[in-house]
Amino acid sequence: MKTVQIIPSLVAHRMAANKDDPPDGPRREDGDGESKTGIVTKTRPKTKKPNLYKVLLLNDDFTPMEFVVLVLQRFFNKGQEDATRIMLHVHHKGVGICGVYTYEVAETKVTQVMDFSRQHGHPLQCTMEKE
Ligand code: TYC
Repeated sequence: MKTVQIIPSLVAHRMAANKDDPPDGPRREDGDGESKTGIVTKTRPKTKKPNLYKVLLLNDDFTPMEFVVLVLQRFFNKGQEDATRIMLHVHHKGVGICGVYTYEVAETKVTQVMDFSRQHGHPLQCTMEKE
């Protein structure tokens, strides 16, 4: 998607500079362009920031602390210290952020954690939430 932006400060200058242009000259569709009205437009590639999603771990009474630390290390690339800090935060507060990702990456992390936890017989819950 391209956005066309009118640059008022350029209009007068460009009109003067192009007063001898043929009336039906080609109109460029890309890059800087100018119609025969003298309106100057500038196109720029639209860079859109992706929506981001927090991946959350939920506390429960059964999943061993060491397992949660392992999950944080394995799927969220945390070191021992950060993983322990996040696990304890979830243990005390009920919920905590493991990381922030684009939609598909967040969804993959949630699935990986849920599958891994179930395979090991733990009820650990992982979910995602738009930032
Ligand atoms: N509350 C669990 C326990 O006491 C530990 C735990 C921490 C579980 C974080 C889940 O997301 C969690 N064994």
